[in-house]
Amino acid sequence: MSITSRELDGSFAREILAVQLWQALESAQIEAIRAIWAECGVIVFRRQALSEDELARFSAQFGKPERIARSDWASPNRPDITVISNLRDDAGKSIGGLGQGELAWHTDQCYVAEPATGAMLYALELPREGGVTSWANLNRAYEALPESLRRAVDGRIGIFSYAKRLAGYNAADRAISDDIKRKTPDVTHPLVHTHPVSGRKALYFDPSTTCGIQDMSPEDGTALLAELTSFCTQERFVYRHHWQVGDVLMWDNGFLLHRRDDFDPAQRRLLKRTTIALPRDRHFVPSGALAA
Ligand SMILES: O=C(O)CCC(=O)C(=O)O
Repeated sequence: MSITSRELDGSFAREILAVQLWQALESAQIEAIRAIWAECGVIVFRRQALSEDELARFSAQFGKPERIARSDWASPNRPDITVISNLRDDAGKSIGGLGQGELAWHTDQCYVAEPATGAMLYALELPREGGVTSWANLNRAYEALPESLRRAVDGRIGIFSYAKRLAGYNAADRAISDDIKRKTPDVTHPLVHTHPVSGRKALYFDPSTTCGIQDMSPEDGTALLAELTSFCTQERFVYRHHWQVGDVLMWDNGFLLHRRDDFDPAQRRLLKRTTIALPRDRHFVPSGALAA
């Protein structure tokens, strides 16, 4: 059966119709989804009902599964599944991370030198309102940059700091073990990278994590990052996802930022996330290094 998809809200995101992710898909269907993903960056599947094993199996068809540094947010059953939730276990301990409040614009894994850039979120429990998640397309934004901003970023290297990311988290998510600290030293990535197939360019930076730009004063670096953030997050580059229970949304962190709106902390919210190393020969994959 061929894959059919449709545009979402006139944005770059697409919904894929009439597939059941708990069933084995044909290799031609996976190939078709890969091609759509590499191009559009955000794919939504509605009305799914998946076990953790089924979610992990579906994800692994697109790249190598990754265990992220935040092992404290992992599912007790599968270390490659991250739990995004405000729920607590019987002992009152949080069952995951990033459970509450607004999350500022960021891109996952950019605080490591070789980020696994593919991600999927599967929605299991949702608040009645709020908690909308938005994605901003840094390929479209780069192509629309005014000449002066394009000249300011081309050839530049950003410095990425997990410590900066943590400062924006609530107290529970901010507390990390020595082991996680050791795994998250500052790293660098070029602020602009090129798609291996189309040759198109995208920005790669993270307003919550990029703490400076090499060979620029802190003031100039901060001002340039602020200008980029406000340019790239204009409505014309953004898709806003209103979650429904059963949604699986996959996105490419190589050229997208995302953020989440606030929601009522008294209401339950539970999503499960996988992280996948996307292949460099068909996706924007940043090439980083440890910071000096
Ligand atoms: O909870 C959400 O909707 C988004 C979570 C998120 O930002 C992440 O998993 O990186």
